[in-house]
Amino acid sequence: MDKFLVFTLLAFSSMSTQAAEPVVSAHTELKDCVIQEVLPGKDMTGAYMRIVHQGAPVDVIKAEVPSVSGRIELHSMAMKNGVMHMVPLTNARISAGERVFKKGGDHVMLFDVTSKPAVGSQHAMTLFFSDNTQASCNAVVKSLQDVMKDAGINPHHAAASGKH
Ligand SMILES: [Cu+2]
Repeated sequence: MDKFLVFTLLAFSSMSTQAAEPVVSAHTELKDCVIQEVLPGKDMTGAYMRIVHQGAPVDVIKAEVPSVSGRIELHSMAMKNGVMHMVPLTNARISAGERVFKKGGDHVMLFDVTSKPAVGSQHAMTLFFSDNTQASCNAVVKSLQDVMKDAGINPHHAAASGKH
C-alpha cells in the first residue's frame, strides 16, 4: 500500500513536471490578498486571501510571492497540548464557493524574508492548483493591527498592547 502510494506520487510529480506551464484559471479568483508586515526580529510572515471558485473542486498545491520570499508553504493552525501550532495545510480542497485564508487559520507562510516589504507596497501572489491552473493577485502589505482587524481577532486588545 505504502509502496503503491509512493509510486503514485512519484508518477504524478514526474507527470506534472512534464506538463505544460499552468494556465490562468477561468474559474478561480483571488480577492483581498494581504501580506502581514514582517515583525521586528522575524524573517517570516503570513499571507491571506479569499479564494472564489466555480465548478469542479481543485486542490491548491503551492503559492508563490517571488518579490518577497523564495520559500513558501501552505499552513493551517492546529491545537496541540492546548497550544496553537502551525501545521502543513490540512485540507487543500477548493470547492465551489468561497474559501478564506486568514490570520489564525489557514494561511500562506513566507519564510526567509530578508528584505522586509514596506507596509502599503504590493506584491504579486500566485496560487497553483491541481488542474494545472493558477490564479494571481496583488497582495498589499498591511500592519499586524490591520491584519488582525481583518481576521476579527481582538482588534482593541491588539491595538492597546501593540503585541502579537
Ligand atoms: Cu504558518
